[in-house]
Amino acid sequence: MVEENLLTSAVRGKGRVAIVHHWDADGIASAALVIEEIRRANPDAKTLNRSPTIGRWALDAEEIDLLRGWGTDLLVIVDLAIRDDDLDIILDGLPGVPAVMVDHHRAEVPEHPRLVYHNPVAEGEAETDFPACTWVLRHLLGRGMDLLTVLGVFGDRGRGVEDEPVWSDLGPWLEGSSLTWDDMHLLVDLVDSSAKRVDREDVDNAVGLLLEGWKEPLGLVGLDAWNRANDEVERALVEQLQNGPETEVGSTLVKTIDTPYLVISTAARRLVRTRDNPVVVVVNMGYSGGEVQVYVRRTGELDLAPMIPRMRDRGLSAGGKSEVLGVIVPRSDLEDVMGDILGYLEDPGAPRYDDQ
Ligand SMILES: [Mn+2]
Repeated sequence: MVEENLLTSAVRGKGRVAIVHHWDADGIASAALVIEEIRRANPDAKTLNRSPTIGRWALDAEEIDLLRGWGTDLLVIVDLAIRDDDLDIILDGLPGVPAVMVDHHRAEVPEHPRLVYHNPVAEGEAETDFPACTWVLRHLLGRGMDLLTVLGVFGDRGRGVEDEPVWSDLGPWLEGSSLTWDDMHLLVDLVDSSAKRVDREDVDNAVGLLLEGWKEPLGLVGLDAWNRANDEVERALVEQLQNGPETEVGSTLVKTIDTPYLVISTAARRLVRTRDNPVVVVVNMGYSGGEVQVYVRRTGELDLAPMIPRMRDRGLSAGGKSEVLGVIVPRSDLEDVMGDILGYLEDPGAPRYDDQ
């Protein structure tokens, strides 16, 4: 007998499954994969997919109320490394509802009596073997390579993906697909364009568009609404990269932008690719009224992951991986937090200020 995957088991007998997912291409494709699996395993189940407020790795009271009010009897969380206390708040707000979490971010394995957690990276596997949540789901669900299972990898790994171990699988797949290398990256940008315009509703709708269209990828690449949105984002990004002030601290490039669009990670990725600096820090002053977004991306070996708990110890919302770090910082703390980050980049082994 073929062993049943944990998602199929969890969805049995459930009528209303809510899927909470990251707002980027990996999270949107992961939600689509979960919904396809639910439709296969339990065709009677209704599904609802929601991204958190874009930029927040948590749900607020209103978002939790919505899931409870909808009658959620199973919660699936994908591609979101939610902090333990924020996860407790969500589960407390959905009394008796079981949850399944599938992820690939480096994290401590969360413990909760109603939670089934699947994250090979948290369980000790190499990040390079599980470079995206869609890739974790591919293994979990026993799917082959298809547009949905590879999309997250192209999204999370960007154009550097061809230098990574996973390329030995993806390269031949792309070769045999109807898409070119540029089409594939354009599709990632298109799927990401909703979150970059901070349009949560469009993020949620993107899951449906992918589900409907993924078997005809060229149709997706040509979708008018996505292309218009992406052009708008691209114009804003180029303008910020050209005009935003920048400084160098040691070998680190610090770039300041000021935009309501969520383009900080793309800005960092583009700067790291086009400049010689091994580390790029982008600061977006236009993130929200009282808060600034800080994003770090590095090439090379420096491990940024220790910065995540370090930022969270300050009470900040922070997430990332070994090569990226994202933090939301109150304006009044910016100088202090930047000092801490730049200090770590200069000497990762130095004792922290509060350790002294
Ligand atoms: Mn991801």
